[in-house]
Amino acid sequence: MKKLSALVLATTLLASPIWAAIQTVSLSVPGMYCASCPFIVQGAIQELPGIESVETDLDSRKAVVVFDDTLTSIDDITFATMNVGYESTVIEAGS
Ligand SMILES: [Cu+2]
Repeated sequence: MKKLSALVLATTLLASPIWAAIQTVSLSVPGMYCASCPFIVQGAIQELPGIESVETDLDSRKAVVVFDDTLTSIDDITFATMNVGYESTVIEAGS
C-alpha cells in the first residue's frame, strides 16, 4: 500500500512539473443568447496573449479556455469578456 501511494505521488509529480504553465478554465457566460454571441466572446478572448484555444458553447452558455498562465490570467480572460459585454464567472479551473 505504501509502495503504491509513493508510485502514485511520483507519477503525479512527473505529470505536472512545476514549470507547467498551460491551464484550462471553464467559464459560465450566461449573457450568450444568440448564435453570434459565442463568436464575440471567443474573439475577445483570442485577442489576449498566450491563448491556446477557446471553445464557446451557446447551449450550455459556457466557454472553455486553454491558456499559458505566464502570459494571461483568469482575471484577464473574464475582463476581456466583460469588455465586450458578457459577464463570465469561473466554473472550474485547473491545469
Ligand atoms: Cu448574440
